[in-house]
Parts: sequence; structure tokens; C-alpha cells
Amino acid sequence: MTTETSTTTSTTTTTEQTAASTAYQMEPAWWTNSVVYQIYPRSFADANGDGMGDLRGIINHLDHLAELGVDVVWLSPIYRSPQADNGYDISDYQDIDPLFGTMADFEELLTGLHDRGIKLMMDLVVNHTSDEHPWFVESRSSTTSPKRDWYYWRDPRDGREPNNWGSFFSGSTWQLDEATGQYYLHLFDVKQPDLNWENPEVREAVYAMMRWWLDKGVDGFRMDVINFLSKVDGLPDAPPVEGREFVNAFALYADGPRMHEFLAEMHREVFAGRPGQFITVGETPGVTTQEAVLYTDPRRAELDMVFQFEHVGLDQLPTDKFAYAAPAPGAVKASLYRWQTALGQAGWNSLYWDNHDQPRAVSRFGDDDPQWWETSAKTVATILHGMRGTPYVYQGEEIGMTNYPFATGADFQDVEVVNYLASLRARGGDEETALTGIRKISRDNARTPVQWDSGPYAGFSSVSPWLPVNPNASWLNAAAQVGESGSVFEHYKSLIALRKSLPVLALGSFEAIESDAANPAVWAYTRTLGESRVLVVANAGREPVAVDVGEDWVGARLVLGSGLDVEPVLGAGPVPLAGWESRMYLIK
Ligand code: TEU
Repeated sequence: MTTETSTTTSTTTTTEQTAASTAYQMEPAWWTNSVVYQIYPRSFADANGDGMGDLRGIINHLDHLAELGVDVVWLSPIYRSPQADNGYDISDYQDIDPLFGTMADFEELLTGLHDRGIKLMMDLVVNHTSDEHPWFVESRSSTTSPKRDWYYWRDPRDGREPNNWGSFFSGSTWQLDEATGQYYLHLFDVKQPDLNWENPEVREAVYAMMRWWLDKGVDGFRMDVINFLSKVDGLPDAPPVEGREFVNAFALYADGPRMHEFLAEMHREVFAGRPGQFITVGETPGVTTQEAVLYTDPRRAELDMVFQFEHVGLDQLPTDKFAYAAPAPGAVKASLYRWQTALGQAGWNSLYWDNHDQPRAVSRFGDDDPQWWETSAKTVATILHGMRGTPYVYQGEEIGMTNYPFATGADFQDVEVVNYLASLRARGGDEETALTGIRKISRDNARTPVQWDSGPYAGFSSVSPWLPVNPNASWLNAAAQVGESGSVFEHYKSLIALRKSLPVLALGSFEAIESDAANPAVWAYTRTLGESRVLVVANAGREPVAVDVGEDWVGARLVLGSGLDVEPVLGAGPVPLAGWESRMYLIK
């Protein structure tokens, strides 16, 4: 978001001009060729020897980020928090949790990033606060509290919960407060009460807090479940589901009636007229392509981009996240291609395979069998970074970190799994079956410590960390890869550099190659910007393939391959790809 470029409305008037006038075609926003790196501070690096990552640990590894070449860091929450959901439950938006360090450490981190030309995007968690936030403490104190209406308080219905909504973290979304006899709403944990965005005082308090961080010099916000702010009036029941007490009520709180109004207001109150170059990304579970265009069309001045969830939801049931089923062949590809096309004219995609809530990219979308690990880690990276949008790299992804070999239910720490297993046991459900899905999908997969070297605790800490280090750290670690030609790290570094050096990668249009449709394992697509053209061909499977890309790519230059000895110029005939091999070619 740049106050001069992406937020101003086009002044052109003729139909042809208007049709071609997405703001980034006229004047591309700075983040169109940026790559964002996400840091989940608990798991990044521990400098003070308490087994948990901290701000000093990040400061110690800033050169790793500079070497990789990323433009922006998204920092998961470091605010004061009881840590019921690892910091996504905030009790003071304007202080640093002592677990992570001090405000002075934060300022040093910000300066260290800026000195290296890297911007800092903060996590903004304002759908809910912690139940220990003074706003909620005040709100819960009595039914007549001046802050009562800052949260959703409702009388019991027939002596029970006010509606049938189910929480993301199991059970009801409602918690009874014995003292006042009313229930409060929490879409997530019982310690994460939802703020009432209908109340203008709440909105103004949040905007003031955001301005305070911008005044400090941060460069933008990643906005947690931002499309949940506007709930359907009256909070009605969701359609009941046989055999379930509480149900998924998504349609009643996601992308609700006032969502666009709130975001436009936030933009006006926080960003409009402020000099500087900012970035905003909304986390928007369940968002459709149509809504995403509305959220991110720069002419509407709401958000710069959104995280959509379609491709990370294909291996689970909407009613049960841990009921794992492998996606239909080609389904992930079809989904991402659809998003490429749908946001091709207006709006902007965030591109991601994983984050702190998702399993590891190479384990889920690649192949973490030792024989295929390295080449598939590079190939999933190429597939994503070749697309139009802003790529996100989650800590450890750049070295191909894998899912953790969790064994029993007791190995998991995430509140989501802990609550899920507790409620499963209470129902007498089958824990072993559930564990099959949990091992694959649990958020803890992403949260094991970053593997810096092959030393004790992978160089993450000097003591046993809060979640165990993956045993493969003996060979899978940053020290073994940085500067090593052909490594996963060097591959990511090349992809990030290419986005800068090739405007076609940032801004070119996207088109799938026809033959791609014939084989679900093949990804073959092109990017075009004027005379400049890029071809991405990838094999997302173990069996070799030959991909027909047509005659007009003969003579294209190889810019990056997952294999080491590939001809530098593309000849005639189908492109032969070994198992999990990928290549990127350029014309002009
Ligand atoms: O996540 C919101 C969200 O809907 C999911 O990504 C969530 O992790 C999962 O699907 C629950 O089943 C955001 C944060 O990224 C996540 O870490 C927080 O736990 C959550 O909001 C609440 O703040």
C-alpha cells in the first residue's frame, strides 16, 4: 500500500483506458516484486537459553534473511500475552511479552531489518483479545460496564449457550460468565473473546493502536482472521448437523455484511495520507475469489492482498479438520490456477504453501522421502514462485524443513489438538484414527525449532526447546545449505532474486499450457509481459514425464532448474522431466 500509487483512483475515463488500468499496470505497487518471510518467534532462535525463541535470537540471524534476499518480514505476535494460543491471545497490544524480550530489543530488531533494506510487517490480531486484556477484564466486570458492549455478551437461551456455533478449538463458541450470568463469544479458545466491531469505540481503539505502531516505524500488518470482524446480525443458529451439538457456522461470521465498510474505514483512519510505503495482508479463511477481488482491488483501498485457504483445505473435511483425505489428483493445481486467473485483472494474490498454522510444504505438497526430498522441495518452491502474486516463505521452508515424526497424542502442544483430543475422548471417539490426520495436519509440524546447524538442539537453543527438534536436523540444516550450490536454500535465493530481476515474474499475466491438463502431476504455465515470457514446467510426481509445450519455446534459456545438469537452451520436442524435476525458461 503506497498512499500515492495504489490508493489513488484512476483518473482515466475512456472505456479502453479503464479496462487496462489496474493500478499495478499503471504504476506497480512496490510489493509486486517482493517476497515476504514469516518468523514465528517461539521457534526461530533462542538467545537467552530458556528453550523458547526470542527477539534477540532473530537479531542474531538477520544476516540469514539478508542472504536469502527477502524484502519483508512478517513477525507473528510478540505482544504481551498469556500464551493460550502462542501469542494470538493478546493482553497488551503495545508491549512486548517478556518471553520474547523488551521494547528496546524490538526497536533494535526494527533498526537491524531496516539497515538491511527489509521491512517489518506486524501481526494484527483484532478479531479477539485475550480474556486477560484490560478491555475484557473491564467488560466482564458487570453488565453495566462502559466496556460491556466491546465484546459479544448474550443471555442464555433455555439455560444454555445462545446459539449452536462451534469453536475452531472444539466445543461451543460461548462461555458462561458465572458472575454476571451471561455468555461471551469466542470463535477460537475460551481465552480469546471476540471484540464487537459494531461498536465504534472498539474500532477507534484499534486504529489508534495501529497508528502507534506505524509511528514507531513498522511497515504494515498481517491481519489475523480479518474477515471475521463483521458477524451476521442477531447471531442466528447455523443449520444443524446430525450428531453434532455445535457446528461450523462460517457463513454467519466470515465476510459478513459490514466487512468492506470496516476495512475501508481502517484504511482511511490508519493509512490514508500517511507518507511511506506500507503493506497489508488479510488472513481470510474461506474467502471466495469474488470477495478476494473486492478486498484487494487497489481502487477500493481496503487491503493489498489476502491469504486465501482453498488449496490448504483440500485434504480435510470442512466439518473436521483432522479427517484427512488426500486431495483428488490435480485438485491443488486446479485451485491455484483458478486463483491466478480470477485475480488476473484486479486484486492481488498472496502465494503460500505453509505458515505457522499449516504442515510443512515439502511434506504436504512435495515428497519428503529421502530420495525425493531435495528436488521436490525445490520444485514446490518453483511452482509457487513462478506465479503472479507475492510469495511468502515460512521460516525453515527455505531449507526444506519437514513435518515432525509425532508419535502419540501426548506429543502435541497446540491448543487446537489438545482440545480436539479432549473432546474426542469425551465422546469416546477413536484416537488412533484421529492421530493419522493430526500427525499430517497439526500446526505443531510448523512449530518445531528452526534447524540452524547439526549441533546440540540444531543450534536453536542451548537447552531442550519447548517443542522437540526434528531428528533430521543432523543433515537438514541451514549451515549445510547456505552457500552450497544446488541446495534448497540457494534455490530459494535464486527464485527471490529472479522476481527482482525479471519484471515478467512480478507483473506478467498467467496462462496454463494446454497439455498441462492431461497429467495431474504436471504443472506447465507461462507468464507474459510484453515481449518477455517465462515458462514453468514441473513434475509433481516420482514418474518421469515429457511435457509438450509447443514450438514457440524452442530456444528459450534455462533460468533455473531443480536438477544440476540441464541443457541451457530448450530444444524441439516435449520437455523431459525426471521425477519431481522442474525448470524455468525465459524468452527475452
Ligand atoms: O488462524 C485462523 C485460522 O482460521 C486458521 O488458520 C487456524 O489456524 C486453524 O484453521 C484452526 O483450525 C489465525 C492464526 O493464524 C492462528 O495461529 C490463530 O490460532 C487463530 O487465527 C486465532 O488467532
